[in-house]
Amino acid sequence: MSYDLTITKEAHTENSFLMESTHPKSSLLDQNNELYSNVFTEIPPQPKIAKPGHLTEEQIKKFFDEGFLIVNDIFTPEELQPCCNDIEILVDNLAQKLYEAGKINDLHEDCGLFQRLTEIDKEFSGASILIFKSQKLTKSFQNLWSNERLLNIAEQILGPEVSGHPVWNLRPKIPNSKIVQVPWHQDSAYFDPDSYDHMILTAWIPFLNTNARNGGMQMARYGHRTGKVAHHTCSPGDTWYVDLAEEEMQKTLGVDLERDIITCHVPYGGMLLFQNITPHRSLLNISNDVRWSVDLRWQSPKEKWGFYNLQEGILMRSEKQPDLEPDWEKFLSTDRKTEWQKRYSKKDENTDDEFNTCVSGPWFNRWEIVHRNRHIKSFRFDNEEAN
Ligand SMILES: O=C(O)CCC(=O)C(=O)O
Ligand SMILES: [Fe+2]
Repeated sequence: MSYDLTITKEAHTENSFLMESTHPKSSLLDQNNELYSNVFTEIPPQPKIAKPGHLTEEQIKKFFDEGFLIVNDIFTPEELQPCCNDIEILVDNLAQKLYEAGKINDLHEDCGLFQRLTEIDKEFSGASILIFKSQKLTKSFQNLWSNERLLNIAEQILGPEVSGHPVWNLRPKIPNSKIVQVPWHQDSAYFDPDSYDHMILTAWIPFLNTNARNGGMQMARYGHRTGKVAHHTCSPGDTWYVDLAEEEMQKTLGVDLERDIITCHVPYGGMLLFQNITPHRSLLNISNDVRWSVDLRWQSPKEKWGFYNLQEGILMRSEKQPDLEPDWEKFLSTDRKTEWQKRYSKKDENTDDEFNTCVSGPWFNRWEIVHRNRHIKSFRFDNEEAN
């Protein structure tokens, strides 16, 4: 493989083919007031050799210019089907467990991928949270994450060294549930500040056509341009999410709420690419189907992981190792969700109970708590005793 140049933060500025833009170029000051080149808006040197899946120059420009990109056609149905099958198994396992524990009276085996969890959740409220908490990265999801075309694209955005980032999520967005309606945020607000100075690329991949009715995604175009992470609060309603107020998005990130909120219609077989500082949210699912999706991330292994030292990433591409196989065994030897529940949950909150539907995350330590709900009450803050 050959690249024009070794990619360093400095090289980003000096050597990239610069975009023409009406928006001012910005730079990022980190916590120590160190100046970084703008890694979020400047295109790094592109691979010299064309590879399968590569985005066009225009698509790459759009991604760095707007902070996100919809790619309509990246997977065949055959490539996604194994993931759909594994999701069905995951739901079936949960149904069996709930049934054996007497928490549901029907296994709802006659329902398919897009209906069954809704029926289970009607009987045991929070079943969708249990799926979210217990997700396992099966072989089909490993294959999806390290898909050759995806890694070819990741190289265009991140350079020749590409690692999977420890944060990934399988999301079961059941109809009419606010619990799975994710409010405005920048992903770096969930990570720690070590994530602020570099690009973390997300591919959000739905398992059905998504739109404004079935809980699709909205992006705040150009919201990445200042390079800043704005003030977030915790946690709206009965959720564990961070929340970025629209006024704050306007004031600190310069988002034009009238013009730049884009509803993303991402089809089955497509994906939505975005950055760790691009503001986004998902809409309420008012359809009759569960909106299943997975979000997968990558960054350069030269950067810090920015996730509270809970887990490291997994190397997927390296210029020096053309035959590299990701070391899944090592990566999967840590389960970050189990780790963080252990580290941050109060001992008296039945956190080991497999049917506990509280989710507490290290981000509660970082942002102003404006609403103390059961998730926050189950969290052990840094300044609190172990039990
Ligand atoms: O899938 C959703 O509803 C939210 C996804 C999200 O915020 C993310 O992938 O970072
Ligand atoms: Fe997000």
